[in-house]
Amino acid sequence: MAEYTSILVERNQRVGIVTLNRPKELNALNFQLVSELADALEEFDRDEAIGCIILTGAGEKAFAAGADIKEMADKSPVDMMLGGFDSWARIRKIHKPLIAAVNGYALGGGCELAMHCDLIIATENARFGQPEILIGVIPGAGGTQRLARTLGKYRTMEIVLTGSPISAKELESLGLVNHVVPQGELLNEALKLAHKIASQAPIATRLAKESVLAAFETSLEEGLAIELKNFFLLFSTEDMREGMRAFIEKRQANFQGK
Ligand code: CO8
Repeated sequence: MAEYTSILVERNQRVGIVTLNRPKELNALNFQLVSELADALEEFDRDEAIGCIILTGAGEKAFAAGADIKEMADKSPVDMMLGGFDSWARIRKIHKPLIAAVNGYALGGGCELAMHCDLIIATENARFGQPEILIGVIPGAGGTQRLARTLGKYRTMEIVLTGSPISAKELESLGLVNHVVPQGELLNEALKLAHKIASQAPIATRLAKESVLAAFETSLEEGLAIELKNFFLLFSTEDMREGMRAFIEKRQANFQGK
């Protein structure tokens, strides 16, 4: 593993854990942190021993309170353009399932980062929001698009136009948060889910993620074709034979990622 200054990286069996680690700044996302995050996620993505990745924030107050306002305040459009938005594109391309374990504030870029993940678990006190409007800008890492695709136009407009925070509980009822858990249980619950996902057949997991994400990019007809091709493709894997054989023989499948 590379040396990082703004994140912590650890492993728990087949689960990789990345912790945003600027707790004094509420894990504000400066360019260095987002670039390190993309590096760490890609490293786990290449690692066959890892089947699922958890992303969380250091400290009890925040997952991430947004882009680093102090870093951005004097920047020009070109500074911003050259500053490292490629890192976000790299995070979008991670093949393995990402679970956001949201402990506290997930605001602005922090909310957008959680929405880059495939599942979101949050503590009871977690607060999500896109408060960019309060500082004279708008979301820039997908907030308007991902919220609208999940919550629809009207709730998204209110969140983006008022900047008001929204609770994890409400987002759970709206389908943007998978589970709300007590504060002390967050990592345990995220690990339980991650271990379950990491124990499945890796190629099926990768193609399942790819197929679900296709729903956000394509027409229904194209999405159905992508799903069906991926389904057919899995009949070329040893894990498919093993999974079906194990079912018939009434035993646990032993997947090898082949
Ligand atoms: N950037 C930089 N520093 C921050 C940020 C931030 N986003 N959030 C908090 N901090 C710092 C504070 O300045 C403070 O530092 P110091 O002790 O040196 O004064 C420290 O963290 C603790 O914060 P507070 O004292 O403010 O803590 P409170 O408990 O009083 O308040 C809040 C917590 C409500 C979360 C408050 O800190 C807050 O409103 N933060 C800003 C939230 C925000 O506006 N986020 C959106 C930023 S813009 C954005 O994300 C655009 C995304 C574009 C794409 C992504 C590009 C990377």
